[in-house]
Amino acid sequence: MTELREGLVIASYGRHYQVESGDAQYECVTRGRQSDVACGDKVKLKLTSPNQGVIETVMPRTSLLHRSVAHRSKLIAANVDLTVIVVAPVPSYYDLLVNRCLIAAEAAGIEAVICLNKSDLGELADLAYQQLSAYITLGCPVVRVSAHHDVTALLPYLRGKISAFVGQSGMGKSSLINALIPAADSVTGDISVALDSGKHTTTSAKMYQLDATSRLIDSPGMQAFGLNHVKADELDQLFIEFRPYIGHCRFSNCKHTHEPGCAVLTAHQAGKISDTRLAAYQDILKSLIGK
Ligand SMILES: Nc1nc2c(ncn2[C@@H]2O[C@H](COP(=O)(O)OP(=O)(O)OP(=O)(O)O)[C@@H](O)[C@H]2O)c(=O)[nH]1
Ligand SMILES: [Mg+2]
Ligand SMILES: [Zn+2]
Repeated sequence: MTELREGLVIASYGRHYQVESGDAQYECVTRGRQSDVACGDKVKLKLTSPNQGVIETVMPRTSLLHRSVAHRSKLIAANVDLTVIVVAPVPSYYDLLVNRCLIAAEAAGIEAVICLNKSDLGELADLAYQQLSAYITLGCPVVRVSAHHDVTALLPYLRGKISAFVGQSGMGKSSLINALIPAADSVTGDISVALDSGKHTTTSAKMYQLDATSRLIDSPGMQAFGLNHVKADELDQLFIEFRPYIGHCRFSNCKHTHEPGCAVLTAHQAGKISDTRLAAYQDILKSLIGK
């Protein structure tokens, strides 16, 4: 019987995984129908040939970033320290998706930064930056970079961490990773100007090494970020600026949608909670209650 060796999942292609162990890499599958393995997982594998193996065990995770697609959970990456939410002025980014990414990171206990890419696009980039500045007041840094010109502003956030780059297709996640790690050679693609969208170039999560202590994970662009794994009655806590008001509503089971004496709605009317965030909260809540 061959002994088990420890490895790190550096790419996940459907039910196939690339696992790094020591100086070598192995193409791996899981035992049976188990498929809850994510890029970034630490695993134990058994070799079945000089370059192939079977994942026998997934080690306990420090964090797991995932989203729901229909009623299934889709793992994005495991053991992540930082979520880099990549947005750009072109194609247009959706605030609602940014908020869903932020809530997913908050639910998973992972730090987040918003990275505004394509800041070489002049006025459009300036406008996007102004709109994003609201997130800074929520304690989420907004970093302006251009994958085509200069990405150094992002580096201090990445050092010593495992960072997952997430966001809509065409925002430049793979371009940023290539700018940070030229050897990464992650495939990048065009955008469709007519559809104002990316073309879903990246199709699997893949991890790259920035330096001895830092790794970056590229992930496929997403159009929606399902949050079915979040409990409806815990959602308000994930909106950090709501927290001072929670527990002060007239009804203890207040959902903060229309109830009289709602402290969250009162705070919104007083300008303490933005329209965008209240709308994001209500949109997510609706999707959770309706499921
Ligand atoms: N002007 C400008 N264009 C950029 C920049 N970064 C990326 N792009 C362009 O944006 C397009 C999409 O880039 P990708 O890196 O493939 O985007 P992605 O987010 O990885 O997209 P998916 O893999 O589909 O999720 C490409 O045409 C890039 O050349 C930038 O800083 N400035
Ligand atoms: Mg990509
Ligand atoms: Zn309320």
